[in-house]
Amino acid sequence: RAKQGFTVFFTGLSGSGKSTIANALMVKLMEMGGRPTTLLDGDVVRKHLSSELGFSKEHRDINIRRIGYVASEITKNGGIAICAPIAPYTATRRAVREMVEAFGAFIEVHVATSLEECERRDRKGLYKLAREGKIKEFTGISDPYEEPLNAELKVETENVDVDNCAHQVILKLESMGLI
Ligand code: GGZ
Repeated sequence: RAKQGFTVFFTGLSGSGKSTIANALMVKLMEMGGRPTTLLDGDVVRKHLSSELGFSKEHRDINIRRIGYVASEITKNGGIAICAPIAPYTATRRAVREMVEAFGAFIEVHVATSLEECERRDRKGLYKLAREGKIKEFTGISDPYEEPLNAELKVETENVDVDNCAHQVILKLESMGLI
């Protein structure tokens, strides 16, 4: 019998490692047999699906609901969706969960890199700009991030490498009978 579709939904601060782990997960899933897998990365979605949106709560919610809708369609059709937006609001993450769970499994993965570590890394220089007030409504600095309390998995990136984080997701999917 064909396996059911599912969505892996990463959430975490800018620079927490969501995209990197999502990409590593994508590679592992491809290696395991190549079920159709779609990566909905934050910046790619914002370029192609949400280009008119900014970072107010309203716009972030619209962005996340769009991602959720696409993920739910993929899940409905038996595919795998991997999403990697910040998704700072608990209620919006729950709404997306409900959309997806109508058709398949939803695995929320909290990439729990601390604000201190994200800001220390500052890979894109955005935290510095946010501190200087040159970027408004920046998550963690001048905008909220509501920590997930009921994620299926929480991964630690400060002492654990990317490959290990992606492997933890694989193990979770296996334990749930999804792969
Ligand atoms: C947060 C911002 C902001 C503000 C631009 N706040 O590290 P990045 O650069 O590549 O990822 C961040 C991305 C966040 O977009 P999302 O679609 O994931 O956000 S949400 O889920 O809240 O809709 C960051 C960049 O956009 N960026 N301005 N003010 N991140």
